[in-house]
Amino acid sequence: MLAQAEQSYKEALSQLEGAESTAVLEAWYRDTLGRKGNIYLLTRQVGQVDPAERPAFGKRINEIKTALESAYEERLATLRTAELEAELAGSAIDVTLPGRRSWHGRLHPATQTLRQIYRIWGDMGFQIYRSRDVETDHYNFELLNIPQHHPARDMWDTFHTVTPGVILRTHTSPGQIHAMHDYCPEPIRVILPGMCYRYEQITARSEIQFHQVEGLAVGRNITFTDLKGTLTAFARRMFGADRAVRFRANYFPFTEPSAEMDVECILCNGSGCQVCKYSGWLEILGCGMVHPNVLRNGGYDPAVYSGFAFGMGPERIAMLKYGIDDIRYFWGNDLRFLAQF
Ligand code: FA5
Repeated sequence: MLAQAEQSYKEALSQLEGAESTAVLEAWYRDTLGRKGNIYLLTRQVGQVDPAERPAFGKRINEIKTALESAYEERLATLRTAELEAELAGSAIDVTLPGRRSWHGRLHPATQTLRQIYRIWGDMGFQIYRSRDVETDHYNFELLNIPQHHPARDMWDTFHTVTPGVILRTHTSPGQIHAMHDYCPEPIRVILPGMCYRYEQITARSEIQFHQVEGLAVGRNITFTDLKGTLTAFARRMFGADRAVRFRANYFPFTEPSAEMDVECILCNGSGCQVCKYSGWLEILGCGMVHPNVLRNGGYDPAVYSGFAFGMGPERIAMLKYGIDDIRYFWGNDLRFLAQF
């Protein structure tokens, strides 16, 4: 039996040295040291050996088993390294090939414009105040001095929800009331950015979903001059120090007097072009002195307090700044458009 063990050991060693791949080596292990392997089976037969030879056989078969185990580990490590090296050599990287450009995400032009607007108003001491997109008719219209059935409601085509009286806000102006309720009786200087929704025909200039940035200043002795000076300072920083601005009388139910502000056309510098419809001016926002009824609805006594408010559309401003001729690009998710900003 001992002679058989020595013979099997010799054969196993020479097969091990001949194994040229990890797959062959694994098969060798199965046949030699695995549960049905010849050396393993010999270790199980110690009991059948003549008792006089048993200790010597037991000792030797264990030595053989241990020697084969470590020879196997060594061979496995060698073969694995060789196989890895061969694999790497086969898939070598050609460092002379020109690299592929990796694409980086960037901020959406509407977000970039919004952030520029925040910076300018932040520098002027205005804080950001957020209010909700889903509003009640009460806040979106009534508290802004637009009662039920008032013809001015036609200015804002509305998305209604299935809950009566709950709508998607058509403008950021209801945030004025929320801010007044929060701040009253303290003075207010806030901008209110957010998404607005209107049930309108989508055109090159009008989307059904767009941003607005509302502004509200409330305090004692705030005048129309403050409104003009502050908005002019904003426009100069946004569009350039030499850019002329003008105010035109307008109507909004929640401001009195009301106005719209134009900047000198950015594309033709006021000489007249297709974009400004040959007027030389581009409208950028609506504004006015907060209506006494609205101040009252916000909790402020209009005999003591006054204020101004304004509302601008960042997408429209971005269109003017970058010469974008169609607002639909903003939601088109076309990388050829987005990558330009
Ligand atoms: C308003 O919504 C008023 N709430 C603004 C206001 C606030 C006036 C405070 C006075 C005091 P208007 O409907 O004009 O006004 O919208 C304001 C701005 O939102 C517009 O100048 C325009 O830049 C943008 N805007 C309006 N409708 C759309 C639209 N469909 N798509 C993209 N931008 C729009």
